[in-house]
Amino acid sequence: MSKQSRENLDKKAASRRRFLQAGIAGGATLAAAATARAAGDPAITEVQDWNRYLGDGVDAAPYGQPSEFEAHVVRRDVPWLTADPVSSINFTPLHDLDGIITPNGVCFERHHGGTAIIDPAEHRLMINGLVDKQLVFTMDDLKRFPRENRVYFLECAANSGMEWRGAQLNGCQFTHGMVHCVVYTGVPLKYLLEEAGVKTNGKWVLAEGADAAAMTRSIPMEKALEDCLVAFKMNGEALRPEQGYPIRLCVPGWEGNMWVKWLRRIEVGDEPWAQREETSKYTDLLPDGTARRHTWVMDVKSVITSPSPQAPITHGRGRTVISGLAWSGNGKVTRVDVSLDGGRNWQTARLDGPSLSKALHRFYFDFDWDGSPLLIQSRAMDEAGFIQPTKNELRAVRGTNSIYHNNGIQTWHVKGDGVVENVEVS
Ligand SMILES: Nc1nc2c(c(=O)[nH]1)N[C@H]1C(S)=C(S)[C@@H](COP(=O)(O)O)O[C@H]1N2
Ligand SMILES: [Mo]
Repeated sequence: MSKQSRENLDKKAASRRRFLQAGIAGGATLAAAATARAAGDPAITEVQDWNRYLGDGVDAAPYGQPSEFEAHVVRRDVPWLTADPVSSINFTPLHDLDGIITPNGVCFERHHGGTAIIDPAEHRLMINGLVDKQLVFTMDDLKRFPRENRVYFLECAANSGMEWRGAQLNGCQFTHGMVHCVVYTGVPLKYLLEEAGVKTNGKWVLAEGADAAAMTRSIPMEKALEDCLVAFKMNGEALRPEQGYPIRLCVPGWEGNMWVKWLRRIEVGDEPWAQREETSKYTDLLPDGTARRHTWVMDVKSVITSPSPQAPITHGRGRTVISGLAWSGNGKVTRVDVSLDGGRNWQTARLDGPSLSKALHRFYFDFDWDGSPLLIQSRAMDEAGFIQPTKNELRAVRGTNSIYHNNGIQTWHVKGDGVVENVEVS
């Protein structure tokens, strides 16, 4: 443990005492406003329309939609980022979500050749290559293998990639929104490979998509057998078309590009199919001109989702909830610290909700805001012992020509009026 982290632990106890004292004062501000309202707020004293008239009956929406007052909670893209929407990306509205599960309708999308629309009756999954017998499964066949339910995050390796040279995009949706986390239902890839019988020299699998991009990715056999899943459901319902309906591959904790959507073929081989992949992509260019490749694991990372540029503080000083997400491709997140002063002092945040390996974790930091400007940051730690680095620590190793694997600490500047901006501290 670094000297800094030891000091943090010592400071923790003191800061908790300060919070409890401040909490009483902050609570008083909130209570005063709530008491005043009890004396005559028309929203509570008068009968409202929705209290007076009947609403729609059942079946008004056979497939339900969010409240009309939540219409702003949508995926968004950055038009200048890519030339064409069929090879593009949009972003999960992290600032408006809570808990650890991403609703299906707002899971970010990344396509290299647009969304394939596939009739499941016409879809097949082939297993070929270095196997005892080639197999072709229908969707019905796949559903006869033992199924598992697992919660995983999927993060594109390019997430936060626009921030390498400095603070650029004003919102965690854009800086960190290439991530989603759902519960997948599917068949472990291991069972399908066992059915085909992998030959002893079968060391790699090539996963191929049925989309116009025919996206292909090589995955080491060890990973394929460890925890890869051929998923057909997300959050209980069929995969959405944009997420790979009728089946996609899950490669837990590893970069998003390997999670082949519209999966149609698994070929077993004795070496990676590097020449068939876009090898120039998904490598990290280092300052000395060499490249860093096969960096599959998504390192420990976190971000404060609220307050953030798209979710300013509108309630003024007093009781304030900081909410954020943390995740690691190495397993569970064990701790998240929050700083209010740009990384000088750190206090331990409260992890809440399920803590699952290779899934998003939710953290909260409840404090009393005195209305002064803040530089808020979060720093996650995982069960493998990794600590999220600062952006400058990352740049010292990787330079500024990288695109991928930016897991540096994010800073938000909260101004006195509650407006929040993306900044960097040196
Ligand atoms: N067949 C296919 N699979 C694909 C892609 C693709 O374009 N085609 N994009 C990949 C990339 S780069 C990422 S980050 C993830 C995104 O998954 P999502 O669209 O469900 O968010 O899918 C991966 N799987
Ligand atoms: Mo990606």
